[in-house]
Amino acid sequence: MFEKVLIANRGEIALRIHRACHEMGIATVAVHSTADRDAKHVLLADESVCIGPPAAAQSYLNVPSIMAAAEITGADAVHPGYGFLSENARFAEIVQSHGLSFIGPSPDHIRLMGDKITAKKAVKDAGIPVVPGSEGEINDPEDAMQIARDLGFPLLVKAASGGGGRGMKLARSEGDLVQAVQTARAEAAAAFGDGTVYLERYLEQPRHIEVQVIADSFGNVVHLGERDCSLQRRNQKILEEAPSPALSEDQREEIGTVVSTAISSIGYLGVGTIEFLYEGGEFFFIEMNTRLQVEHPVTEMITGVDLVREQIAIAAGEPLSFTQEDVRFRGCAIECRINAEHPRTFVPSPGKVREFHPPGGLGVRLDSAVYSGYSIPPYYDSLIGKLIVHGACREDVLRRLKRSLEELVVTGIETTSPLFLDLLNEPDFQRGDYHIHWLEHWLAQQDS
Ligand code: MV4
Repeated sequence: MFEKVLIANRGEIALRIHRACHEMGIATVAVHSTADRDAKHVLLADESVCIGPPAAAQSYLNVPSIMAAAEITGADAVHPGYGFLSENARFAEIVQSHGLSFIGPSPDHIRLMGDKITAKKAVKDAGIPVVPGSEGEINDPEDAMQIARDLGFPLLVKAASGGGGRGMKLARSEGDLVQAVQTARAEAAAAFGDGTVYLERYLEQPRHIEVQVIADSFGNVVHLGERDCSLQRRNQKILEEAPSPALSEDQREEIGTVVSTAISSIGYLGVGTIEFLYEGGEFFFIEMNTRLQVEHPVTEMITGVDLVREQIAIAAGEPLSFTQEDVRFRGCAIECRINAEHPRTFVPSPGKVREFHPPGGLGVRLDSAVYSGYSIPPYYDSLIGKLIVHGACREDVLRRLKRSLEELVVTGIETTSPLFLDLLNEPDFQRGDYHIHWLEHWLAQQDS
């Protein structure tokens, strides 16, 4: 097992990783920008190294600085968390070339899934259902038109280097197509330095359902069920839950088995998430995430599996501590992302937190790096905590969530916490009857 892990991240996820390390007897090294000297991840770690000025490009994305910190502290592994360098294949290679372990999949798998065209081809060949679309990249407008006529409209033009909703253009009919391809290509070239685009049939009102997998170096692959992440605004998830209110037990087992078989044939290692759009009772693959995700705790709550512990053990060459047969899905869990933002306008609200009182009690987990008196810096994402509530059934969880949100006190800044109390009053949400555009429609309605 590793003796010392460098955590190349900040905020609540850096704490989450630190906690797993300490339970495994592993020492931790925090890295931080000059804006994060007083951050909780720095205060809790065994050692810390300042890696640069506030801007992420010069600190949390500064590979030479991070590698120097690993070298001077004698860390034997690097955990990238989510965001920042977590899906950077080159970074994973550099870590390995310095003789350290990268706690994540191989650079080749990160690269394969980072390109949405190669990802789609790989998982399709491995038996996962994908959204009908062009087999590969679109070369010219005539080419696009021919493929589009075969597929039918509406269509989405997507960037191969995109993902997370960036670089997509909708073509409702033939008249929109050439423009959509040209705009998507230009925007992708400017944003990612790669103008490669492809076509997909546009699904109008799907749910976003993702399947968690974990694979070790002994050929063991286990799926841990799905998370429903349909409640989102501008490609930012707001609330996630497991199991999905839309799936039956049979559907869960079926998609889980398909995914496990595919992940096994691809030879993937570590934790990963297969993202699907779900519409009309069918699953359509869109992307694979090769990192630990923000919403991993909902899966932990319903399965009892410590995903970060297993992830670290796998990177150290150990086998999974359980098999598929050992996995039992118990009850229901919902995660609310508490952002330092106005609950209606979503305008960021950094600044000093005067009082911070987390809720507690049975089935309540609050993953946060905030403390009373802490100043939230304006340089990074606005996630200040995740409230995760677990219970025997969805009705119990909704009641527990209400109780927990009423207990939570954060003063000095605005947070998105009140938004969730309003959501809990919505019949559609109470019934679990929502899709990826539901929240934006609901928010627009509230304004008028
Ligand atoms: C789609 C789609 C509809 N049809 N693909 C946006 C994020 C990126 N991961 C993929 N996205 C979408 N791809 C087809 N063929 C609709 C979306 C989409 C979306 C997907 C998941 C969660 C939220 C979303 C919000 C808007 C659009």
